Amino acid sequence: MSMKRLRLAALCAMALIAVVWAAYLVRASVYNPDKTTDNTAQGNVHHSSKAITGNASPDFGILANATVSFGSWMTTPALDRFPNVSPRTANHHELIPQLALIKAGRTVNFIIAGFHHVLVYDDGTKPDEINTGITVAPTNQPTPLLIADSNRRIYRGLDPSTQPQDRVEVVQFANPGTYLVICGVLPHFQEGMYGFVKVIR
Ligand SMILES: [Cu+2]
Repeated sequence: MSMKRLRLAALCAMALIAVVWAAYLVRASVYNPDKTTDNTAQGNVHHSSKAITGNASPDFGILANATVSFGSWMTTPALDRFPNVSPRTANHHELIPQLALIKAGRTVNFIIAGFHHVLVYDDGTKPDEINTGITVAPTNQPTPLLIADSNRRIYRGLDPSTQPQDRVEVVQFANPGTYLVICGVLPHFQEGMYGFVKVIR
């Protein structure tokens, strides 16, 4: 083999080694991200660094959140809220859907329409376990009373008497379970305004 050919062969071998080494480095950086940014196990992720750094299991948005209509405005008969009216009798007192499904660590967006009060109770709580004898008056009006049973309660939303009729409260669920969500407005809960959030691993 001539010197020219030997030199060419050596150059080709070096180029091949460089390509293989570069591919290895790219793989390593994609599949072995910095573990220190992953706090998922502790349920205290405060930002989305996990997905951005390419960590093991980006959720692609599947079951990352659910939207629950918390009350709604009826259209039969036709309703005219212009310029700013919220007639109590035109409000439908129901959680839709009544059962929301998300993954642990993700969120439910409660879209509140009307005079409603979001209360969330811990895994396994049944509607008949809520003590409707424990109440508090709204801040800015005497009635309707708001349920104030704090036993197993994990979230109490804003006092509706201090808020606009249409608003959003976003609630995060760190752990798997089946959580009871009720409207804390006493007469609403008594007529069956509640639902559940099922959180899977
Ligand atoms: Cu309500």
